[in-house]
Amino acid sequence: MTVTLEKSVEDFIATPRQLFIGGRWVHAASGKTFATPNPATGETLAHIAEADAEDVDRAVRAARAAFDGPWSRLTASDRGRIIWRIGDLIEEHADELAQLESLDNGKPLAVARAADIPLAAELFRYMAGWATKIEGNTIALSVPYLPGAEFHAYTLREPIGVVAQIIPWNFPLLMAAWKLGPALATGNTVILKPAEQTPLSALRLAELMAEAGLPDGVVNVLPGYGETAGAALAAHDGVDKVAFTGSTEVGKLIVQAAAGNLKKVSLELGGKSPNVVFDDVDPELAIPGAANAIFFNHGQCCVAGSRLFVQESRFDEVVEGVATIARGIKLGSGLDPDTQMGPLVSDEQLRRVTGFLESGRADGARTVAGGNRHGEHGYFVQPTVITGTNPDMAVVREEIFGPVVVASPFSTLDEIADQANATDYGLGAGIWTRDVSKAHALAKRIRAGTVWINCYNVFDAALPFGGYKQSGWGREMGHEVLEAYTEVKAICTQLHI
Ligand code: TXE
Repeated sequence: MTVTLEKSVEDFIATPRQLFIGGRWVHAASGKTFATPNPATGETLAHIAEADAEDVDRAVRAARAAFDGPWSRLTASDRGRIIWRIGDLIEEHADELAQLESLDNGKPLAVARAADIPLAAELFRYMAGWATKIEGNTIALSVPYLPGAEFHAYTLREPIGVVAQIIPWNFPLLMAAWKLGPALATGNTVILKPAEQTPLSALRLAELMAEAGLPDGVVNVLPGYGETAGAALAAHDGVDKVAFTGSTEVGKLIVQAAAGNLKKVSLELGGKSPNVVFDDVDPELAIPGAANAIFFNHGQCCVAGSRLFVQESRFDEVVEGVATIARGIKLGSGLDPDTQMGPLVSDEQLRRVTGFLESGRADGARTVAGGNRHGEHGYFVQPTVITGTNPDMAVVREEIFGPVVVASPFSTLDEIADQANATDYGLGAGIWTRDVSKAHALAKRIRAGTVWINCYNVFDAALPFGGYKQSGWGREMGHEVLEAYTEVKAICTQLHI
């Protein structure tokens, strides 16, 4: 059984989609298109114009014209009103957007409807409020070589300019919101490149943004491939900043490409997040908590709690509890209301994740639940729990980005602090205990941008998010993100009186 698609969704996917440049829908300069598949079946869902370097040039020109023109002339209040309206329109079209997201990405419709879409709407509303609150400071000067001189010195926070934003496929609309909201609140213009696997909701968002009153060229949307459109954006001399979410490997390529004109760079990259369960914990809380930490969004979360550490005396109980949940998860199409976990996003991800499952087995690890592909059609993988690992195994070191958790026992707080940090990444972490002292002592020692205590995967537009170490540069959300989208200008006047 599947839900009936809204008429607007059927129409949207039946019509070949174009690029959104300068407020107009246009064909790719090359005339090329690509197909986006339905991950639950592997069949083609829709056809999309494929942007490349020439389209990037056009979009950069449109974004620059909007930055120099209508967008800069709007008051901050008017800017905030438009951004707020984008949030309202997302909410008004929540059912339609959730269906598009579920079709394109594979996630259960109920999850898209309860999490992705409302979080995206709230992100725009939160950022709308910041538009009128971007402030500088006044600064007292005491210049040693100008005794007695008086000054009036202050700072202005100004937009960086034309920003390229390259986003992944795991939360397509939400990642677009995380990127667009702060860029617009601070007065930048944008070229957004959605992931080639999931371009649909960003294209629908472009329509809603125009309806909200965003001037032409302020946001341009270029679906296309990373190696072509993405690389051209990262290298383009007319782009002042690139913001990227994706793999650490591509993050490094972005940094190299950005070096040409030394554009500003912010990065939100991979993770291998530790989730630590102490033995004083309430199992009713920690077991479903640990399962949710890894299985939410099919493990396709940069913060997935993919390394589960359980204090020795509770190890068997917690691991068996998580494995029981894993075995009971119902896999199916995101549009089936009974589905608890949908397919992975693509054939490539299916091969990647099952490759890790094979490498774990070959290295001698033990599979306690799952461990294989599910079914023969679509890109489904069984929720999997692995034990008996050692720190050198690929399943322990590398980001799998699927519903696969490796579990190991630990004995002391010192030991677990070291193990939690034994990774190149530093994005998220979880701690489960009734002891507040232990929780905060460990939270302080973990080198990660987010630490959840007695919860996991809690996101809010007001909570900054980002990575230590190779998990990224800068923060998204919260007021911290405003720094990533503004330049600071110091203005100093000598008062000759
Ligand atoms: O990511 P890519 P992929 C991790 C996760 C996953 C792995 C591979 O481990 O298994 O990455 O996924 C664009 N220049 N994450 O291959 O390639 C691409 O078009 C400019 C973690 O899908 O990094 C897409 O829009 N752009 C993650 C975006 O980068 C390029 C989310 C992400 O794709 C490019 C996704 C290039 N040379 C994957 N090459 C997270 N942090 O949440 C690709 N892109």
